[in-house]
Amino acid sequence: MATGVERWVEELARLFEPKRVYWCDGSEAEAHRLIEAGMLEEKIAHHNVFYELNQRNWPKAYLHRSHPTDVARTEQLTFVCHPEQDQAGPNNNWMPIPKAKALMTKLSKGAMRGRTMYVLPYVMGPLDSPYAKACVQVTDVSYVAVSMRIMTRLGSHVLKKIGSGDNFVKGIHSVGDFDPNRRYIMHFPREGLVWSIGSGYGGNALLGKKCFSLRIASYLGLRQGWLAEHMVIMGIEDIKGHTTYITAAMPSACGKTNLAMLESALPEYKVTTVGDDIAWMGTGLDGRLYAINPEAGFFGVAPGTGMSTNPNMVRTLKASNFYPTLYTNVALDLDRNEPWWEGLGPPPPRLADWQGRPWDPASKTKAAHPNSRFTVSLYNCPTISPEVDNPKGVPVSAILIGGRRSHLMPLVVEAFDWTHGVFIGARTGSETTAAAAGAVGALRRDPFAMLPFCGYNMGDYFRHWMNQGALMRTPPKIFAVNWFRVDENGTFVWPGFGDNMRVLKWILDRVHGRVGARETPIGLVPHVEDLNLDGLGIPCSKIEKLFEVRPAEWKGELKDIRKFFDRFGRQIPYEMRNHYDKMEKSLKA
Ligand code: GTP
Ligand code: SPV
Ligand code: MN
Repeated sequence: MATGVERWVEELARLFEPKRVYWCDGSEAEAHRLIEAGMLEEKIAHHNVFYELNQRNWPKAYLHRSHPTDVARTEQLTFVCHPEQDQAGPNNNWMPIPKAKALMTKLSKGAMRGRTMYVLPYVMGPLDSPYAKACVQVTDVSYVAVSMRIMTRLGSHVLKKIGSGDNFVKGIHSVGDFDPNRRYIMHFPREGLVWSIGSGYGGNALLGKKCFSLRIASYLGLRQGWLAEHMVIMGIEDIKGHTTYITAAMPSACGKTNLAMLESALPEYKVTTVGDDIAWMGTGLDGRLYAINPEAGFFGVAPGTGMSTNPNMVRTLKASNFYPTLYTNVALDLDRNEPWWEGLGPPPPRLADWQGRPWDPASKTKAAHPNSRFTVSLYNCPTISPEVDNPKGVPVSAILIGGRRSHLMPLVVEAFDWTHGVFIGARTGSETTAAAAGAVGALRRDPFAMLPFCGYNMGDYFRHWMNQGALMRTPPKIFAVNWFRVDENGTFVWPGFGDNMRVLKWILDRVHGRVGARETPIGLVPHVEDLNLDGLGIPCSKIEKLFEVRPAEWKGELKDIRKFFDRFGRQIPYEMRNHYDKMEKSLKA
């Protein structure tokens, strides 16, 4: 008797017509074989799927070049299909389920002819966690198969866990012909299915990541009473060995990975890393919020990663615990056969750009694609938390919500209470980045950094957050942070990176009731004398500017927030309306 997984794969093989079906066992030997094959035969846009880099200086490192039109998430082609459009909300593209299924079936017919269909059984979450979910994805690219082995807990053991039934999350993926006009990332949250055609890029193709662990899981969380969030999970250990755990939501390419493994500028604190992108959180029996990281790897932004910004990521990349580490769309140092990107160090004399063309330093274009990325195991990370595989997760004392705002938003603001924190999360705006296709630097509302990832109506999401707080005996404190304010010359005022520990220290002091705060119309800000600014060399007057709230500047912001909330009509919780009215009144007073 065939199992549920076998029957499903057979059905897909009839539809896609691959040359062969290959069941991945998740072993290292298998990863070697896939990479060797990808170095020889398989090609994407004239380049081999994998290219071996200098193994002495960059152990286990391989370069991958994507199709040039396929370098970021494509939000306009991403759909969340519920029976009714209102259930997907104004935050999602929607299509009726039968229409979406018919479209995807048509695009899938024969799409794997001449190719291999890889079957990937994997688990999101620590294996014994009550949150862990068994999944199976099929794909027709070895790059996706190898990436999924790094990013998830993948292997034949998962098939045993699933057994003969069909209780597993389904992912169907084919790159098709890369035609952006035939590219769709379709979600069916009610049946736990993601169907993605036409893109090999991370968030569009590694279906355990944003597609399942956020869009589908957020819907599961709504139904079952927990939260799936776009958040870092980290521990901050003090000099006495006591660790406080926090989570932090920031939009794509706004600093999560850097924060997750920050090298502290304050010697009395040390950071440990649980996760850098996704947190699943629920209330424990003790009334506290607990968080697990469903992933097993980092899919991180390369540009800006260097020894002076994120030394622990450079160490992670150079560690050789886990085979392999992948580099996608970075530049290539032609003399040393090493990966290179802006921010790693001075450019070597002879470089090929991310598409393999000779790069001219005078050309002003970037050698690495601004959204070039590395894929590396969490278990390579020198700051990895001893709690990373704890099935229960870690207890969360504070939740940070960040955005990229060149003006207006203070370095840090504490919410008055949980409902005010949800209001702060919901009204958060951020300037867009290269992580998604489209304009860069435009301000958009991105509540809890979840705008592109919430798998249902965001009005219901805000209500869900309100309710979750009421379930907790000791809800975490909520803070807004902004590392990205600039001065008159457009340079960042705050040094960021390791110095962000100075802000985290204040947050810990607040969590543990050690310092006071100053009340403003938008929340509580630090008394500057409570911040440890030793050795920073920034004049106090400049620091004070980072905490200024100038009511006159808030007019446009207030209007924009109101307009955004109004899109959700009556689905906006009354608590949020009340907080808005109170803030508006006190800014006008
Ligand atoms: P995703 O993987 O897309 O979700 O991104 P992320 O939120 O993990 O962002 P990441 O940490 O990779 O940072 C993105 C970019 O922001 C990089 O170029 C970093 O160098 C830069 N960055 C991160 N932290 C800071 C900071 O504290 N200050 C400044 N100025 N830049 C930062
Ligand atoms: C992001 O864009 O937030 C990422 C990369 O973390 S992706 O997996 O493509 O979503
Ligand atoms: Mn992300």
